Amino acid sequence: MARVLPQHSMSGITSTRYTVRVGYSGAWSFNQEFRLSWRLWSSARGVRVKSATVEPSSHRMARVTRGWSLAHMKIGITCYPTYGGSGVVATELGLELAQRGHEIHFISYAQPIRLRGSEPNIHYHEVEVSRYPLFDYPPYDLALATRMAEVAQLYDLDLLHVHYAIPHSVSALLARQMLAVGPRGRRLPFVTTLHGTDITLVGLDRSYLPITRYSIEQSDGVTAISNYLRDRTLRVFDVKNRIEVIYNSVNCDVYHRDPKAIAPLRAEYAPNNERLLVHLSNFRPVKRLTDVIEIFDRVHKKIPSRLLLIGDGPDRSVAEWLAVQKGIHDDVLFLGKQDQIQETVAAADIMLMPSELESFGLAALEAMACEVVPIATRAGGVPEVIEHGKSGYLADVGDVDTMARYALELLNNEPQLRQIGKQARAAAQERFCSTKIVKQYEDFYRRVLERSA
Ligand code: GMT
Repeated sequence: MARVLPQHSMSGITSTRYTVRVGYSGAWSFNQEFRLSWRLWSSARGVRVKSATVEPSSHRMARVTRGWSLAHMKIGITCYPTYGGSGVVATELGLELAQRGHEIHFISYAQPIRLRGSEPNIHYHEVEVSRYPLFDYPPYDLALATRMAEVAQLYDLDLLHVHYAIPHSVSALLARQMLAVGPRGRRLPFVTTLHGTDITLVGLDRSYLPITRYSIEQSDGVTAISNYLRDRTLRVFDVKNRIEVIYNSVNCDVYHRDPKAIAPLRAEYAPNNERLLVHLSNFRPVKRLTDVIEIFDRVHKKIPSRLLLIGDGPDRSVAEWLAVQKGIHDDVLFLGKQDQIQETVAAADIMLMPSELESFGLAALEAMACEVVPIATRAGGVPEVIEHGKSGYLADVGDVDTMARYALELLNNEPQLRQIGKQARAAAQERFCSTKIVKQYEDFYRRVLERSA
């Protein structure tokens, strides 16, 4: 058996040394970052390895016969940093990983919205895109690739994890190729996480499809956020590599229903004790914002209530117009884009998510963690998140009458509303809690590193 014995604390950075004692001779392979010195011991029975000292150029891991034995990795994360579920997922993952001791480097054109900028183990590297007059379309993907390679070199990253295939996985592929022919000739593996519209909408555009498929196939590891998205990617893109499903997650300590925290918000948004419905999205057509207004209108006719709309986007004005037409505009509150949404969501009774398609539906999961009952469409991966009648309610796309009926039944039955809310939180904790999901990513990274060594 082989054993790795740290001579100093595992948390030491560059000075940590590991003594490897082996009782047999075996196949040894080491990441090229490590310097290995052998002490051979020979006897009449032949030459045996008595001990070996591994000096990592950084502190993270020594590979000894099998498995990565020490797990503090340096990970570069790229995502869309502004508004959208994929950026939120990437940022929350980075924060969780950092808390577990990994060194996280965000590489993007802006600081991800849910970062405050002072978190330990988190670094942010901005990608500058030059605006030379010749460039009608500034080449962000090239600037990103260059920055990825620079950061990987400078901070000795173990891997890159890109969220959303287009263009991030193409940039990561370029960065990997640049480093491979660089002075150290190192291989930098990259993991691509598919989120949904990178496959269902953008990737199906003929002009993007071949390069999206290529960059997925070239990835050292690919994950999808639901079985639905994995199956659809395999079917439509016909990619040959394995896609692992790792569900989105929610931090159940941050997302929860705290009566003290929500009291002032309820007083503000529901001064006459109205019921509160909430919707959270980027107001793109796929979210069917006008269905949100239609459902709310039906509820509002029967029960004093108000609708909180968090986010912004192209369909805002049509929704405003519809609310005015229906005479409910005063009770529809457009709150705009918000960085921290947990308290506002938790202040509501019901979340409406009548999307045309959701590969997962992170907003519904965040509501569930806050004991807010989601009423959503049976679209894409949503049934993997919401169990109809247990942790929320599902209806067909466009069936605003049924969704309004579910909302009215719940709002007229307080015990039922609270019971489903509690079940929704229990489901979020049991299946999607970030502490569980982050471990799945760690294991996945290790397997990718092992394969790429
Ligand atoms: O839904 C969007 O328009 C945004 C998009 C994104 O890139 O953030 O959302 C996708 O990723 C989220 C996080 O993984 C998922 O929760 C959403 O379901 C998914 N959206 C779609 O599939 C339409």
